[in-house]
Amino acid sequence: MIQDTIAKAEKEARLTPDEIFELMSIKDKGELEELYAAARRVRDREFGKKIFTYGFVYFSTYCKNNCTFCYYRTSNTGIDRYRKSKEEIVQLSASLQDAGINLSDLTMGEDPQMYKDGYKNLLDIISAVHDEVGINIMASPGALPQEMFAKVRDAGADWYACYQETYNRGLFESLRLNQSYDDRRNQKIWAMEAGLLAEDGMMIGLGESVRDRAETIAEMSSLGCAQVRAMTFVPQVGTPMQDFTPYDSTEELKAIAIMRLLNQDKLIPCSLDVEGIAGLRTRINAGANLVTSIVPPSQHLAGVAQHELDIENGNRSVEHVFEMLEDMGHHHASSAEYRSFLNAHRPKRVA
Ligand code: SAM
Ligand code: MD0
Ligand code: SF4
Repeated sequence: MIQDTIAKAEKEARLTPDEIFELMSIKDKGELEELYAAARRVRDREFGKKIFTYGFVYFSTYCKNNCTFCYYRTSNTGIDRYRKSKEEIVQLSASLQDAGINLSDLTMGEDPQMYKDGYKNLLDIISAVHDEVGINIMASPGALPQEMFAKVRDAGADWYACYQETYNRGLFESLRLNQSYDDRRNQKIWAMEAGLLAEDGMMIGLGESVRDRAETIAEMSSLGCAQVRAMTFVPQVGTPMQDFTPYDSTEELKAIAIMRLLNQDKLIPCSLDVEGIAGLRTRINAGANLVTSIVPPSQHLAGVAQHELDIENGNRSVEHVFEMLEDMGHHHASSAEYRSFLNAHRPKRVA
């Protein structure tokens, strides 16, 4: 019975891949509601009504890679790309900090400009934001050599984010062309060994099966990351996957709820980068406890999956998100509350 599986997960925070598959296969509306309600109970028990918030600073949209799903893949020539200066990145992070956002997610494509001279520019940017602003930092720079993680930590990053997208090896290789599955999986482990918190993530609607989704949730939930996410794939013009039929958010919402049951005290995002602000309520109701991809307007900043949606109209702005959270009976977490989460979850440095 579905109800028994939900109850087991709620109580034990553990499910077999077959049981995850059972929950990922739910179609019945009433059963879906029971799943979301259980996820909310677990989230509220662990975190009360506070929701964490991350600003998204996509500071370079240049990339040498050619991921088939991504708008910014190197073969997508003729699109608008930009690279922000260190000063601009510091400024953007400072305004996020002043607005009460918990973290600045410093994200880039695998931009050779940032990687040259032993990743000097990347490390300089992280230390400038750390030293001059003091906001918590997530680095999302793509795959790195193992020796870089201690340096990223020393520069002042709290987190390293790198999404496997799927734990189906064959599918991974057909999406992340010429990238190593094992190397990308190891990124998270190396980051944690260097004392960084790590985030893993999956995408939904890439041609994976329900079984693949269940196995990916199982793998992500056992790796030890303090943050795990699911995002629905948004087809991008000018890419090999541009004609894929987009999914609605149901599979993502199920994944969020199941991840919540299995990762009770962890961070699970509601990304505004999939459906914009319209997607906030459903994801929070499925058990998310963090809003990511908050982007201030008028700064010439882009999202990844939705590079424009809701940015210039201010719907992804701090004020708007805080207001919506209040409307839903939640409130945004203070920086002290966020830091106490980090201190409780930061891995011990062994490398
Ligand atoms: N370039 C770095 C990398 O790939 O790890 C950092 C960028 S990271 C923000 C890009 C992530 O956004 C991908 O790992 C993927 O999960 C997500 N993403 C990219 N394109 C997307 C799309 N079209 N729809 C949904 N999610 C997407
Ligand atoms: C988001 N667009 O949070 C961002 C991105 C990168 N660490 C995160 C996928 O949705
Ligand atoms: Fe580059 Fe990241 Fe896009 Fe892949 S997902 S093409 S690595 S920016």
